[in-house]
Amino acid sequence: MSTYKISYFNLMGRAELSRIMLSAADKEFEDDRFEKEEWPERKPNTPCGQVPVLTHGDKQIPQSMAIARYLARDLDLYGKDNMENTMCDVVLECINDVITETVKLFFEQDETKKAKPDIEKNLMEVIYPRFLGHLEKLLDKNNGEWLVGDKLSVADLAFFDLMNRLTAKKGVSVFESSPKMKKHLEKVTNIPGVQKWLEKRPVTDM
Ligand SMILES: N[C@@H](CCC(=O)N[C@@H](CS)C(=O)NCC(=O)O)C(=O)O
Repeated sequence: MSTYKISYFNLMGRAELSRIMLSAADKEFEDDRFEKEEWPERKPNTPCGQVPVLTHGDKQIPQSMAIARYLARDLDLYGKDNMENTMCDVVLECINDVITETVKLFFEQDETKKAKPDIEKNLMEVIYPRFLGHLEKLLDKNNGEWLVGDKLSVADLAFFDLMNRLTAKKGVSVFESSPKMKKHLEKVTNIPGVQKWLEKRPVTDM
């Protein structure tokens, strides 16, 4: 039986979605974490000189989103046809857009810009409500059950990963515009494999 190994820094970062997917699918995996001092030695042994890397059997897969899509196909966490798979991809890209906007707040190097309330205001009043409103429409089309199709998919888990981290940093007020999506986060949080992961994952800041 081939095993899964996720190699990444000792952070949630770009590896967390894959870890959550494996846990939600109740798959054992090696959570191969390392500190940044070890990186120069490891870097030449990675396919793109970056992490995360998924090792499955004797194959190494780089690029977090390629890993997520590979796992989605492998673990039955994609849709049932091309259109549903594409809708999962749409949700992943929407999440990517939100992350791009959010990191401006958390990782802005220029302290004067970081303190600027307009980044925060834009996130809370424009970016998050627009994103949640878009996802709410998808949920409504599926009778409020799942973001895509009639079962749990990578779309729900990526939504969970983003919002679980956002609420940890900024509180549930990020859901002010969308109680429905707040409820959806609770539903995904309560999936046994997700719960198990939340209980056992190392506590890290990012
Ligand atoms: N597009 C890549 C970006 C990967 C990436 O930027 N990885 C960073 C850590 S988050 C890294 O490996 N940095 C060390 C380096 O580039 O030497 C992905 O999504 O996996």
